[in-house]
Parts: sequence; C-alpha cells; structure tokens
Amino acid sequence: VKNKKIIALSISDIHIHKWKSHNEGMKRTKDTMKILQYVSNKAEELSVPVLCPGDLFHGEVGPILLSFVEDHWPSYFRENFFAISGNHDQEEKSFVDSQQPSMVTYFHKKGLLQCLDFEYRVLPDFFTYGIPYLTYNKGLLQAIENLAVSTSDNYYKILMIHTDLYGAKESDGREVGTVEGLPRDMGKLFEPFDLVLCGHIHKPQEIIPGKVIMVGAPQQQRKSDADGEFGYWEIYSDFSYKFVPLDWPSKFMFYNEGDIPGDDYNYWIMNRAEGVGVVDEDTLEFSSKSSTTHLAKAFLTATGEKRYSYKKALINTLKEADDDTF
Ligand SMILES: [Mn+2]
Repeated sequence: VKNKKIIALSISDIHIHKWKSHNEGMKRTKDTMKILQYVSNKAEELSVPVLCPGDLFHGEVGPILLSFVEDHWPSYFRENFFAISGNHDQEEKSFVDSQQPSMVTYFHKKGLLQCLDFEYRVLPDFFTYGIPYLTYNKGLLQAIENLAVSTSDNYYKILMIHTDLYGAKESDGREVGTVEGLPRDMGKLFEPFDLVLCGHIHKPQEIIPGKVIMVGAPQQQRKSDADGEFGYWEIYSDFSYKFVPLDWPSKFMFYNEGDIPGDDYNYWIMNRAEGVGVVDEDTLEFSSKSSTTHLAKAFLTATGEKRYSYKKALINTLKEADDDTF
C-alpha cells in the first residue's frame, strides 16, 4: 500500500512483578523498565500511541517495586499509553457492574497512563476501545456487541480485550484449552472492528488473519518461555501489523551441574537430572490461571510427583482452602 505508515505500537502482558528468582538488585524489573523505555522512545519518534491490552502488573506490589517503576516510568506514556486492566492487574474478581480499582486504573489516577476500561478514545488515525478482563468472561460478549452497535460510524476502530481465545497457543505450543463464554467462530463478533488486540496469552501470535492478534509478552517471563520469541507490534494505517521481536532482553538459559553460569545478564537455571523436578516459585505463582486446581497441577508437574494418593490429598486440601489464599 502506498504511503502506509505506522499508526500505533502495541505491547502487552508486561507483568511488572516482585520476582522471587533471578531478581538480585531488581534486575528483572530493571529489564522490564528498559523495554518500556525502548518502546516509548520508538513511539515518540513516530508520534504514535502505544496500546496495551492488559497485565501491566502482576500480583502484590510493594512500595519498593512501585517507587522504582514510577521513578522510571516513561514520561511519553502519560498521555500516549492506552491500557486496559488484565486479570493480573486486578485484585478482586471483575464483573461489568462491580469494577474495582486495578493497577491500571491506579496508574491512570496518578496520570501515568490512560486507562480505557469500558472507555474509548478518538486518536488521530482511529478510535480505540477497551474492555477490561472480566472473570469467567462474564458479560464480555455482551460488552463487545454493545460497543459494536454504539459505534456504527465510518471511522476506523481498534478494540482491546484481555482473554483466552480459541486457536491461541501457549509458549510451549499447546493450544489454550480454557476459553470461556466466547464463540469458537469469532468472525462475526469482531466484524465491526478493523483490528482486535488481545492480551493474556504470552506467545505473540495472529489469531484471525488480518483481524485479531494476541499481542503476547515483550520478554521471557517463565522457564517455559526459554525458546520463544517475544517483543511488540507495529500497527499500520491499513490495519496490517508486524511483530517486532526483541532479541536483547535477558533470557532463560540453562547450564549443567558443575558448570558455571555464563554471564550476569541472563537468567541461568541449572539443568537437573530427569525426574528430579525443581520447584520454581515464580513459575508456580506465575500462571495465567490462579485456581487452586491449576496451582496444584503446576506444583505436581514441577515436582514430578506421580503418586495418586498424594495428588488427591493436595487437590482436596487446596479445594478446601479459600481461593483468595492464592
Ligand atoms: Mn492475563
């Protein structure tokens, strides 16, 4: 297309987090802020907005982490970073008529970004709309349909949502098997929009060609991400897009017992003999699902525990425990 230009950048699932491993001197948070500054610089050079469909933060955030992030927050983002709340930005269950503050609404309140939860914004090249993560996707379908009806004009439209989608694959190649409340055929649902940017799954990927992308994460965050490519997206004036992999952020690297890790830059993990699992605290906690059953499964996989009675006991104990414990 002649005169095709970049009209936006998109980055998602940043998961600013109080990492338990590989985080000496806030190394991982520093890496994340470096990526945000990099994307901010690119966007500022191009004079385009940055669209972020959720999970800016992950889990509990204390004063040390929060102060660091605020001090290193790119100033260009204050007016030009448009975000929705992902499940990990939220503290409580999220329903259409009982929205609670999230890390994204909090950053909005502090003037650090523009929150688009159930909001839209008219930008130079398009409208953009956002629907935050809704627990069990309850009300998501209706919210998308309402939006489509209320915006039946000729201007270009980009929708931001945060959810599992049929056809999406995890970083390890498995297809996501946990879609709730959405049709398998999403063509009609998304027809009114020129582009749909979805957050939640960390593997960057196209879901419906020319229409729906899972933006993915900008960097490796879990051991299972070790072989994957991560980065951000360029969105063009004809609503085509291009994934831009980032090869310089720190990566998970493996070394053998007895060897010395290669450098201070990457996240080194010792290879263990097969069957002797090592529980990685971050991997356990760091799941897109936080149900007790999922956590129990992650634990059992990580430890390599196969005895049925142990499995059963753990799952039963967790089921009895309050969901909020996790
Ligand atoms: Mn998420």
